[in-house]
Amino acid sequence: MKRRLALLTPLLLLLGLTLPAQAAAPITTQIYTADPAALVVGDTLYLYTGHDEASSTGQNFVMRDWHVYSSTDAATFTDQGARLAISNFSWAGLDAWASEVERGADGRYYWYVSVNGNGPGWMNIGVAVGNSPTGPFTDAIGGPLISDSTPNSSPLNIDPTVFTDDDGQVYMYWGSYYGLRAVRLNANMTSTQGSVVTPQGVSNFWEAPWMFKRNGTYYLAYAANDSGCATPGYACVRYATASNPLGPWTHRGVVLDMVSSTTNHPAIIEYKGQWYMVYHNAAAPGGGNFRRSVTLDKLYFNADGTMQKVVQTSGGTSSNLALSATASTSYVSSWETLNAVKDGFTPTSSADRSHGVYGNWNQQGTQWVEYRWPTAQNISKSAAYWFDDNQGIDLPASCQLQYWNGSSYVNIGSCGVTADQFNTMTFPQISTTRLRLNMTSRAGFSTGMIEWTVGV
Ligand code: FUB
Repeated sequence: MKRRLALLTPLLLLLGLTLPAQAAAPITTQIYTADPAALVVGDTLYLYTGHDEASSTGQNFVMRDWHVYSSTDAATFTDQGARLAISNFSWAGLDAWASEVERGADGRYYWYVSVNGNGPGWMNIGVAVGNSPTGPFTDAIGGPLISDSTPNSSPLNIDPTVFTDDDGQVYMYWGSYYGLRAVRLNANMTSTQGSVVTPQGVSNFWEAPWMFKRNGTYYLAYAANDSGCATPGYACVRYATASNPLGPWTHRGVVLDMVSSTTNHPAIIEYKGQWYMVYHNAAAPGGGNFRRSVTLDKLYFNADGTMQKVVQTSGGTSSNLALSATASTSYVSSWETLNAVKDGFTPTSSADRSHGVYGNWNQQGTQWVEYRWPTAQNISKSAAYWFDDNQGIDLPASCQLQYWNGSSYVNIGSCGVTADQFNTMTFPQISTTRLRLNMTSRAGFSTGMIEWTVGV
């Protein structure tokens, strides 16, 4: 059996060169961006992003520099270029991971970054400084601010978030691998004050903290990858609040559901009277877990100060109930991936296996794929994108959508079986915990699916 890898043609990526980005779309389609941090200076919203350079088949981060984007309307963003790179840190070698910029009391801008050092140890936090939000930036210390040799450092010293309180005291939170850490910074922004502490009450912390203050309450948003909010390998954004900048914290819930990339990374900011959640996903043309794109959506607070869950208007993820479902099937070939059907990806053709596919070769006849949710979901739309490898897997001859009524499966209707597109079917809203696609193969072939979205 031969298997071909379909290479993506990033045509839209090229088209994006001349198109202004709109809010809720990626801030750019010119490059892939990740790990946003946000800063408002005067009339301008600045986003500081990582830069994903992995190939379409790459399975690791390739990140060498950070970009600055500016906007005066939170809708159209201008790339100010790669204003900082690993090469700016003589002691660092790889991995320009998540970063954040904070203005110091001296009026200068301090860019805290996650980088891989050249010496012993793994990731470190370095800091560069510049006289304006766009730099130029230079290494402020000549070595790491935090490294594996820092007492009580995180198991993975990445993802700094730096916050200045009203009294001028500066705090830095950071960490990954469930190891959240915090420390005070001196007014010079380049040295720590006192011991590194392990904040308490931040439930299910995984990585990517973002700290801010609103109406006297401290907020800490962060990526969590527990099964209560994300399927294995993915992450949601939870948050906690506190009345003291070092906690203890009280967990408040999920503010951003899973996104279409495995990693999730929040920045929350108020700009011109509107709050925003800035984050990344894999929704840009040709995107993926290592080719992410920064986007933003409006964020709203309740009267009691809690945050409403952000409606993801880009990437088609929030309305895609598949993301929060558990998938099962009557059969999946050992080399294929059932969960690929629910990664929020938009295929370029029925031969596109760049994000993985579901396939049931060499079974024939009727096979099924099912989504289950812990609680009943309102559903009125289903869209299947079929896989056809021009070999043992072909488009289905027919397909039937069914829902579980509590005791048996009930037919909803026939799904389309057209190649190279989402076969969308709409129907009167049902409420169910299970939805099932029964796929019947053409004679002599098996069936496969790249993506199956479900919504209202
Ligand atoms: O981009 C590399 C790493 O992935 C970041 O540091 C994490 O927050 C995650 O987004």
